[in-house]
Amino acid sequence: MSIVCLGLGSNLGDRAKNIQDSLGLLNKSGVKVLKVSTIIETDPVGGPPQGFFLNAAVKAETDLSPRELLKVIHQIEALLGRVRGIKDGPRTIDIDILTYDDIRFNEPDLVIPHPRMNERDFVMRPLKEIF
Ligand code: PH2
Ligand code: MG
Ligand code: MG
Repeated sequence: MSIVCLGLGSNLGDRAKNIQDSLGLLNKSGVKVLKVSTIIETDPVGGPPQGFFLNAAVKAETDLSPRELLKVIHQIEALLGRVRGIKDGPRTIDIDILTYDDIRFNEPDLVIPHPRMNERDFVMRPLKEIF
């Protein structure tokens, strides 16, 4: 069993429902949610002009490898209507792997710990509650 921390963000559609639905889908996909932070509303950082986000962080346990976890996350994002377009643009749901035990993973499409988490208040504030 590995312990992972995930960052969740939504600024399109029913933002709170998107976050709640993600938790349910994670639980059904081999990622057992142990702790959920407060859900906070945050100003968009980067990207085009866009609406406010809801952000949260989750601690979970899983037997999935980092790559399997990323695959599950992409499936959940697609199920919840995520359409990949403009970089850092509006999204129904974004689920980022922040930490995975204390491993370091470095491949072009997946870097753990998340390389920008420390500079992002919308990640660190909820993460500190559950870490
Ligand atoms: N995610 C981004 C870019 N900017 N801003 C906020 N407030 N919340 C986010 O989740 C967010 C963002 C890229 O993933
Ligand atoms: Mg992100
Ligand atoms: Mg992402």
